[in-house]
Amino acid sequence: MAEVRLERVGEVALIEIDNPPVNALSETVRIGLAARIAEAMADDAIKAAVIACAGRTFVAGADINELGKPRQPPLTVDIAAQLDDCAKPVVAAIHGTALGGGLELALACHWRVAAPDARLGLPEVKLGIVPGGGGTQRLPRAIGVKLALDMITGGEMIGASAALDAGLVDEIVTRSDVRSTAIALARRVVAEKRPIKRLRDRAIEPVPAELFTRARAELARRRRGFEAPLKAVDAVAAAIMRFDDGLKREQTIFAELLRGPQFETLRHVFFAEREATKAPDLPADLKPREIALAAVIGTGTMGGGIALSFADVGIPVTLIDTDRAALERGLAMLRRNFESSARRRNLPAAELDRRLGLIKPSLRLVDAAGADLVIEAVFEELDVKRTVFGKLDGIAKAGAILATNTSFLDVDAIAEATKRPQDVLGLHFFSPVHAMRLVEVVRTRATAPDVLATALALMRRLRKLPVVVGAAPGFVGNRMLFERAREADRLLRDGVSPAEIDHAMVEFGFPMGPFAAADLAGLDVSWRMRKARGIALPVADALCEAGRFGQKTGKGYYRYEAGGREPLADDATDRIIAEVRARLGVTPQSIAAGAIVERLVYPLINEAARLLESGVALRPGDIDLIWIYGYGFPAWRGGPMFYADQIGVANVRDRLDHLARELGEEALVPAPGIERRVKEGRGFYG
Ligand code: 3H9
Repeated sequence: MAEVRLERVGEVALIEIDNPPVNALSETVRIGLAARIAEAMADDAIKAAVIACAGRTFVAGADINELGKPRQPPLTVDIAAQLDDCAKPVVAAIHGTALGGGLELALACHWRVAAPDARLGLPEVKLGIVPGGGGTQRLPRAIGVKLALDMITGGEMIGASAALDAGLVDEIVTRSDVRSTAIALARRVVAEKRPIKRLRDRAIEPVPAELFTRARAELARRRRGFEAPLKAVDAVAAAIMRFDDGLKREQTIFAELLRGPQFETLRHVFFAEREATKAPDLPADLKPREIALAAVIGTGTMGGGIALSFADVGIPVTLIDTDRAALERGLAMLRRNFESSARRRNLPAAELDRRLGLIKPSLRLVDAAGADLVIEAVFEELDVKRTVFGKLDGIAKAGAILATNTSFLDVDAIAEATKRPQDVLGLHFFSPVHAMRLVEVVRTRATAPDVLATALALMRRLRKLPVVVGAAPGFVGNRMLFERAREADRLLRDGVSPAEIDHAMVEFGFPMGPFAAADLAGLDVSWRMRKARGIALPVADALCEAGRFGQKTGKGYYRYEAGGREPLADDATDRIIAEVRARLGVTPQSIAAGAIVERLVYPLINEAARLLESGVALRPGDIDLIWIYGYGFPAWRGGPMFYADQIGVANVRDRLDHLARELGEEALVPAPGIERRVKEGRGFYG
C-alpha cells in the first residue's frame, strides 16, 4: 500500500515515499507527498526537509498504469512548483534509479545527494512522450542545454559520478549514508543560512540555434517516424524562454503526445518487456543456481563480447581458445572494445583494469572445470559444436550449466552430445554484444526449469533482455529473418534495386535496410547454412559465388571504399542481378515502396503466427521484442504483431493470400493462426 511518511529528525523533516516496487508517483503518492511537504513548511519547529524513498530505488517515474488516463491534481508539475515555493531548503536523497517524474522531483528539490551506484535519467521518449514534470526546463538549467538535449532525446540514464561531474547532483556518498548525508547537508544549509538554489531561477547559458537544427536533422534521419525525440528537441529549445513560458510549452507537448498513438504503442512495448522476463510455466519460488564463475569458449567477436558482459557486472570469467594466435587476437580486440566503451561511459582507468582483470585467458578446455556456467561461442557448425559439448561433458563440474551461443543450429542436437541435456540451453546473444540488449534464451525439450530460471536471472544481471524461445532451427528471430530474406531476394529478381528496397524499409522506420544489414553481418554464414539445407536464394547465392561476402570483403550487395562503411551502389551487383533475371526468364518491373514494405513485412507476420502456433514463441509480445531489439523493427510501430493488429489481421490475410497466388509461394499462404484470428474477429492481442 502506497504511503508517504514524515519523520522528524531534530529540525529536519525526513519525508519518505514508500510505494513498492519502484516508488512510482501514483495519485496516492502525489497527494501524500504534497501534504507532507505542506506539513513540513507549516511547522515552525522544522527548518528543512529531505525527500527519500523506501525500498530498492528512488522514484522511478510517473505510474505508467495511470499515464494517459484522466489525472487528478496535484500533478508532478504542481509538486515541483510547490517545492519552488518552499521557503525552507529541501534535499533529495537518491539511491537506485531516479527516472522520469522521479528525476523531475529531485530537480525541483534545492540540493541533490546520490548513492555511488545511483542512475539518473529522463527516459520518457522511450514511452513516446516527453518529460511532463518540468524536466525539459530544469535539466538544461542544471547541466547545460547540450547535455540535457542528449539525455532527453536519447532517454538514457547516466551514473552518479557523471551526474556529479555534470552538476546534476551535489554530493555522492556511500549507499547507507545517503539519508544521513542529505540530513547533514540540510542542517549545514540552515546553519550557514545558504540561499535556496532553485533551478527555475537559474539563467540558462546561451546556445546557437543550430544546435537544435542539427539535433532535429540527426533524429529525423536516425529515428525516422518516431515523434517523441523530435518533440523533445522542441521542449528543450523552449527552455531558452522565461521559465513559465517554457514550462507551458512543455506541458502542451506532453499532453499532445500522451493522446497520440505512439505512446499507446510504446507502453505496450514497456509491459511486453516486463512480461518477457517471466516464463509463464516456471514456479515463482524456483531457486536459480548460483553463478559465481563463468567460462566462455571461443574468442571471436561473440565470445569476447560475452566475456566482457560478465566482467562488466563483476562476474569472473575464464576465456578459452585452444588456438594461441586466436586467443591473443581475441584478447587484443576485447581490450580495444572495452576501452572505447569505458570512455563512452566515463569509467575510470582503475575500474577498467579491475574489470578486465576478471577475465582469465586460457588455452585449455579443462580450465572450464570450475565454472558454474560455460558458454560455447565457437564456429557455427553443428559437428564442431557437438564435439565441444562432448568434451565439456567430461570436464564441467556437476550442476554446471552448458550454454551454446548458436544463432541457428538445433540446440536439442547439441544437448544430445552430452549425458546431461537437462543442463543445456541456448543463449543467442546478438552482435555487437555490448550494444544489443536482446538474448534469445533457447529452451530444449530437456532443459531443467531451474536452468531456465537461472539463465533468465543471469541475463537480467547482465542488463540484457532475455526472451524465452523454443529450440526450432533459427528460433524466432532468424526464422522470421529468413522469410524476409527470401522475399527480398525475390524483389531483386522482380526488378527492384537493393538501394530502392533498403530505402523503402528505412522510410518504414528500420535503422537500416535488409541489404545494408546483410552486408554488415556478412553473407557467407547464411550462404553456408542454406547450402547445408539445400535452400536457394538466387541473387544472394550468385553474390557469394562471386566472393562478395559484404563489408568484410569490401563488396556485397553494395561496394565499400577501403575502410569505409557507407554502402555505395555497384554496377557489378546490377550485372549479377541482371544475369540471374535472364537465367530465370524474369522481366523486370517497377514496384512501389508501399508494396515493397508489404512484401517484406507481411511474411514476418505470417511466420510469427506459425511460431506462436507451434509454441516456439510463447507470446506475441516476445516476438515484438525480438524484432524491435534484435532486428531494428521500429519500436514506435510496436513490433510485427502489434503492427499486424493495427493494420487488421484480415487485411494482412487478404494481402498474403494474393501474394501467395501471384508469386506461387507456398510460404506466403496465410498461416492457420492468422485464418483463425480473422474468423474469430480478433488480433494477436485479443
Ligand atoms: C514519467 O515519469 C512521465 C513524467 O515525466 C510525467 C510527469 C510525472 N510505473 O523493470 P522491472 C514496475 S514516465 C509503474 O522488472 P528492474 C514494472 O512493471 C515514466 N510500474 O525492474 C514491474 O512490475 P511487475 C518514466 C512500474 O529492477 C516492476 O515495477 N520512468 C514503473 O529491472 C519492476 O520493474 C520510466 O520509464 C512505473 N514507472 O528495473 C521507468 N516502473 O513486477 C521505467 C517499473 O508487476 N522503469 N514498474 O512486472 C524502468 O526503467 C525499470 O522498471 C527500473 C527497474 C529501472 C525502474
